[in-house]
Amino acid sequence: MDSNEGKQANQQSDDKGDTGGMLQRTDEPVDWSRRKFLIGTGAMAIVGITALFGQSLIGKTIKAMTGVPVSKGIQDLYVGDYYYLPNEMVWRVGDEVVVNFHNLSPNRFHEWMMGQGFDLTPSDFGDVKTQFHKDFWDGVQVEVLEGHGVDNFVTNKAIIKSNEKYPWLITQQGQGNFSPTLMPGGSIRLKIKVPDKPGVWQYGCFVQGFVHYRAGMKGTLRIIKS
Ligand SMILES: [Cu+2]
Repeated sequence: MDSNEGKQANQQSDDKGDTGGMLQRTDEPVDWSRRKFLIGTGAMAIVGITALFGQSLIGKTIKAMTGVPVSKGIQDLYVGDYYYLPNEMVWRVGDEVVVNFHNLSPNRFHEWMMGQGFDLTPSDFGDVKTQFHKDFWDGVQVEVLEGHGVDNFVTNKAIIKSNEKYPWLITQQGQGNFSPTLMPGGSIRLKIKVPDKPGVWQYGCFVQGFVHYRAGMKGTLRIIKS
């Protein structure tokens, strides 16, 4: 797969510089994810676009507008200190998406919240963002497929389905935004049907107040109509 990708990437002469840069990264999962999400940097993105919506006008339009392909099926979402990869995603209403959420950090806990606006808490140092004001996951059906190294999972108003009892703490409605928090190296796999909530949503990590968010742990999810 790698050599095949390499051949195809080499045919994209415009992309050589970027692809070369990516390949110098030592962390494989990050490298793979970045290549998949940075449009035009490798064959992975081209194959993905063709497979997912080669004939789709809306797909082409969105790609032209944002440079980000519409994802369905498996969507890898990596976190580290202090970033999300990808930090831009596009999902389409009604599509099924399986999010593989991984924490690549060797020593820090990270979470994934998603919503719009912020709840602000006044402090001596100014207002602190504590969570999103509007939680994307309200009323959304979420199936937990598997997980390990999950510190806690706030479900809030999501409708959770899980075939197994998991050992981590599940915090119920009223205790903050929907957010899985992963230990270093942890991961969780969630299956959802993209809800009818078109628009632009933000995601972020608010661990340690909003220090992580401020340090760059944020991203944008665009939901497009089907
Ligand atoms: Cu974090």
